Amino acid sequence: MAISQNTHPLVGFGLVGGTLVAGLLALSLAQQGRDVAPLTVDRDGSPDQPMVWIPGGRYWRGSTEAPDARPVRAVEVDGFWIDRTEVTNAEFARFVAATGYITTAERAPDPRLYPGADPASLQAGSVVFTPPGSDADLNQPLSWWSYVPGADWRHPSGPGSSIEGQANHPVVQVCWDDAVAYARWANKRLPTEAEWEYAARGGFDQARYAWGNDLLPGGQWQANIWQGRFPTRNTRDDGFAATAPVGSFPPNGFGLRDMAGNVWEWCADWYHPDAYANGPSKNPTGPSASLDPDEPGVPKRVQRGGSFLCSDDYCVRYRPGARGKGEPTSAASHTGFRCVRSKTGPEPQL
Ligand SMILES: [Ca+2]
Repeated sequence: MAISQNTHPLVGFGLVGGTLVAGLLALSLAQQGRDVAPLTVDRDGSPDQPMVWIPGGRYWRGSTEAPDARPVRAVEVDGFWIDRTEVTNAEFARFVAATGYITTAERAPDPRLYPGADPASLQAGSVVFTPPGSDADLNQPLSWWSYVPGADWRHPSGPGSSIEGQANHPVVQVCWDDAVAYARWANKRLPTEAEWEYAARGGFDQARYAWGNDLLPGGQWQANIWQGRFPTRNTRDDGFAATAPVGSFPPNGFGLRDMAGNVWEWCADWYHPDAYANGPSKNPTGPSASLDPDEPGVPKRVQRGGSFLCSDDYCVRYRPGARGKGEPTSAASHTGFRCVRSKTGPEPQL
């Protein structure tokens, strides 16, 4: 099977990021500690983006439509707070301004980690969706992904792009390490996969979509995904060709925005295709090690929710039961995150 759409193809480009430095910085930030706002106060001064309390409960996790999301099992999670929206460019900018954090995509890969590589090729950058000019083979995802030197969260598509005027769009070009660093600074954490799915379903247990079983209730798009023939023709019927400002679509049953589409969201867990067959049914935190049969030997973290590149004729993983995966030091132009916070007790292991 070819590399999947949401598998960051840095591996295919012979680059897997050189991010030991980023990881150490994340640890450093965690050790410093930060003053954070009370839970009931909004994150950015606006009254419409507080965290949302998700009461604990039991739900049917998984999907019969995806081999790695079986078996569908009853899972129980304790209550937790979750960001109402994906972390925005404005929020991530505040984190960077406060800490001086440099994301992985902004760091040139360490030549010592790539002894056979041409040093000239080891440039800071990231992976960008670059739609091909003609019909593409859907089995060849690398044909619409490019490693672009200079692509980072401030320049999501490369040096010629910017986030000017997109303060309220989800931050992208952040890898798992970057997301964890932000979360620790904010005294939050990444959601477990079980928490994320429970939140995404919004009480519509076993429903196909995060909003129910009808793709277009009232004829209205409920999420920022792709319409038209992927990856060459985006009719943007939902109003957006790429990221949308957070909260552009109706909330789910818990009042959360963009739990389907817009950008993939990093979760805390390691990815493993058999994760659901094993592990506890209460507060699962995922397997102890990763396995991606598509790229054995490349550890992956879980991503959920799909992105603006998902469509029913190619990637249906914007559905709440579907799972994604990504190499934790690799970022991309369609991947961001949101955070959670426990009410009490020890937090799940990141
Ligand atoms: Ca769209």
